[in-house]
Amino acid sequence: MQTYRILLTVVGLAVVSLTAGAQTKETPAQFEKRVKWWREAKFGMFIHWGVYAVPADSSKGAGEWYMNNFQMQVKDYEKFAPQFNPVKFDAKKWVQAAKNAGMKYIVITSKHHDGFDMFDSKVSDYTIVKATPFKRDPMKELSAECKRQGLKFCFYHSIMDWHHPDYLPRRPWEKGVRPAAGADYDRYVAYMKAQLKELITQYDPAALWFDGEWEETWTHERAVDLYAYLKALKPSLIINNRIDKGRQGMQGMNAEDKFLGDYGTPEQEIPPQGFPDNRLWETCMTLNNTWGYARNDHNWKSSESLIHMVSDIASKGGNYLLNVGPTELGEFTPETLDRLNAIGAWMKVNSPAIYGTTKSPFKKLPFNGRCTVKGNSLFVHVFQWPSGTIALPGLKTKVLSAKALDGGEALTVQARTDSVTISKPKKIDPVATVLELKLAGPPEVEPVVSFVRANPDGTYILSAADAEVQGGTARVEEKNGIVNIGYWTSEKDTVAWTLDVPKAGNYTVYLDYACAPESAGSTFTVQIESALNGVGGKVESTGGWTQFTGLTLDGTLSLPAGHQTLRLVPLSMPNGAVMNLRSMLLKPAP
Ligand code: H79
Repeated sequence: MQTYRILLTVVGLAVVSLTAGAQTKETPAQFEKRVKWWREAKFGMFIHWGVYAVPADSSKGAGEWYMNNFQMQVKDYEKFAPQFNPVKFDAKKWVQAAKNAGMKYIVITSKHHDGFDMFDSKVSDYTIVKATPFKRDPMKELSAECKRQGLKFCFYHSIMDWHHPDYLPRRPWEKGVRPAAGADYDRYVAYMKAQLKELITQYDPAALWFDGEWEETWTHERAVDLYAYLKALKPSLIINNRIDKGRQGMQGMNAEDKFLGDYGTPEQEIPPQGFPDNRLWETCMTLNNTWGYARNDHNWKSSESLIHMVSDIASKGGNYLLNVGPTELGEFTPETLDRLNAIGAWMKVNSPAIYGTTKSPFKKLPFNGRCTVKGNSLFVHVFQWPSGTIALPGLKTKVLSAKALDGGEALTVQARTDSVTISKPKKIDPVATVLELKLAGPPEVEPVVSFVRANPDGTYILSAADAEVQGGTARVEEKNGIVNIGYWTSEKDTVAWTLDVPKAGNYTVYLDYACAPESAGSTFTVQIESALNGVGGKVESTGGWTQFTGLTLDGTLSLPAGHQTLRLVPLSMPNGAVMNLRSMLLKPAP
């Protein structure tokens, strides 16, 4: 036993951190030490600021994409620089606003896709210091101010660059105006490396947030080289996964471990169920529609939904990087400040339930709310108080005490056979009331099976959100507000629901699904585990991965009475994916 344990320790030490990418010779313990502040921070401020704040127009898409959206020539876009004079810029105010909102770090655009440098670069003339009447270096001021106020300071840096003469490919509308002949991408990469060295040596960033990595000129090999270069300059740097080519679209996570990056970067979306392991990820999101300031963008998220997202993301083990787009004068808009203040007021009381926490031990809660964990404390974030007490199903660890974070009122705890209930505090926050439960140890939760019950008309609705997904690829995702089971790229993965069937009966089975033409052709069966009977089907193209269509399966499925597990099992997958499944419907057969 003793020898065995030692052996395991040695093997454990030799493991190369997968999250950190296969190229880094770092033990898991070294990795955890390096990313500790980031893992615990939970909440940061993203800042998109550049000369696009001068036109400040999102009528054709994101404000910071102005040059692209209006298909501008480089020479024409350059005219915004002399008009950019953010005289109201005050680093102290910005950092104070972030800190008051409860944010622990700032990630700001040193350079966006438009190629304009918001820092003092020696290797470019297209900078805020050299090309604008402002002439100051706001990054120097912000870096110093973050040190003073105790926030981590980090850079967003775009690999894609629409301005540099050596960057390739050219935009389609530059043909004839700006020929690619003579451009040298290697020289562009050398320029980018020189700038990144300036950023590291002049401003000491704690993390680098790359973007614009998707064009074909940027390769995995170049990423490996850049990663090594940056880590040699500053070993403690934390670097996002957009340095490499592993990101799978806007869901933001890496496809395989061979790709670099310390953390995944979901953009404008929150993974519906988090992840089974403790990998690092950060959802970045805008306050309105666009990242860069846009005068005509009034689609602001409510403070309530922003606070819910802080809580939701923490409950799934991620960080929240919330964006602000300062104006051309260098100020946060009043709409921005209102929201930061509201979040800050909530954080002042409830931040112990956010900072340093890990994800919820519950798969599902029977009320509208979330949970987070820190040591032996379980935090219950109640968005909407149900009638009576709240119940925590399957919580096995003894609850020693419970209190409301706001005011500290002691609450009544009752242990029942399969759940623990907590009484309602007098003081309720209509946005989210947070309770702290002190437990006898770290929370242990026994998974509670939740049964799908028939509607009054006898139909069963089996939604993606309620599904039990088994396997390594398929998982619940949310796209454009549609929750479905996606990423289903292994025929070994299955999806199941447990039904409460009071009386045996025959049912017609419907699927609401989507499948792109190139992946169509998979076959599957929908079966009842206890009865070994099922109905089959074949996945036809619906036109695309987000075009959902109904499909009626041939035959009927007989459901025996009792608790029945219904499972969708792929039989063949000739074209790389099964389907996106939104829901299934069982209707009593006539
Ligand atoms: O800086 C903000 C945006 O300007 C920038 N990222 C945030 C943080 C951004 N750039 N592009 N987009 C957002 C959307 C672009 C999406 C696509 Fe793609 C690029 C679609 C196809 C190429 C991402 C990469 C999704 C698939 C591959």
